[in-house]
Amino acid sequence: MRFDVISIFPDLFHSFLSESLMAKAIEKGLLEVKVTTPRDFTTDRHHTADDRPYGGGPGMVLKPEPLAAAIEAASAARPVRPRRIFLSPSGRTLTQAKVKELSQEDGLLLICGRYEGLDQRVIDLLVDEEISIGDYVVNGGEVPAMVLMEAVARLLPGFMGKQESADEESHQSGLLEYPHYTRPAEFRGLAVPDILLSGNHKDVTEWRLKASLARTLAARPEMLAAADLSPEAVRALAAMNRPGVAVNTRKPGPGGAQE
Ligand code: 4FL
Repeated sequence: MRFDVISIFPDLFHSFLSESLMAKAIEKGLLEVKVTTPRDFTTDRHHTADDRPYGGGPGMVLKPEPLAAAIEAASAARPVRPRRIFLSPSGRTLTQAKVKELSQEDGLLLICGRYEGLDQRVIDLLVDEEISIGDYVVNGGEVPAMVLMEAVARLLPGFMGKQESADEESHQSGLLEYPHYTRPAEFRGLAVPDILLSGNHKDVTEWRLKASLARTLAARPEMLAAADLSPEAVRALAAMNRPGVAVNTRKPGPGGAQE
């Protein structure tokens, strides 16, 4: 996967890309990231990338010419024009299903706005899709772009040390994760559930499924209407379900169901 990022603050990406699993993925060649800044495409002495909004009002707007030139230069450097995504509070909210879909692309071009945003004509002419990471406002699209990149990168084959860990996690099956414990067996008066110490793999698996279902039912019951549930999960839920909670009883799709 290749990410092209367009940002007037390219330095924000340096530590993000040089630590931990993201750095390893780049080292392994699973991932390639290039950050292009509109400042390099300005033609005035002061390298001006923003300007005051027409019509007045607070804040600044990214100027169209350098931004468009940066997007076009980054696109032209690729054999196939990458899908262009503008990280924006006006976009559709990013979900794990969307992340999965994006992980199938060869390349993505992520456009980060700052201040009040971009000149609308750049969106109209050059953006394929707007994506939000949630209903709140931050200072710019850089952190949202990092969220999207990290979520997509972890689905690339070989990204995780142990490949199964990505699948088992929250949201992949449409359920919340079961609780995790490590040593010591007792901490401040709280014991680790006995089954996890028993060494019985089948019992552990069943306990974890039930814990996932119970958590999801308690915290995010609306997720159960869409989750990929095995017949065993549907049965276990029926035993704990509260009336009025919709549960998906269709057969698990490909990639299928929490055990
Ligand atoms: C982008 C917020 C995507 C949430 C300010 C500028 C934003 C954002 N998702 N806030 N861009």
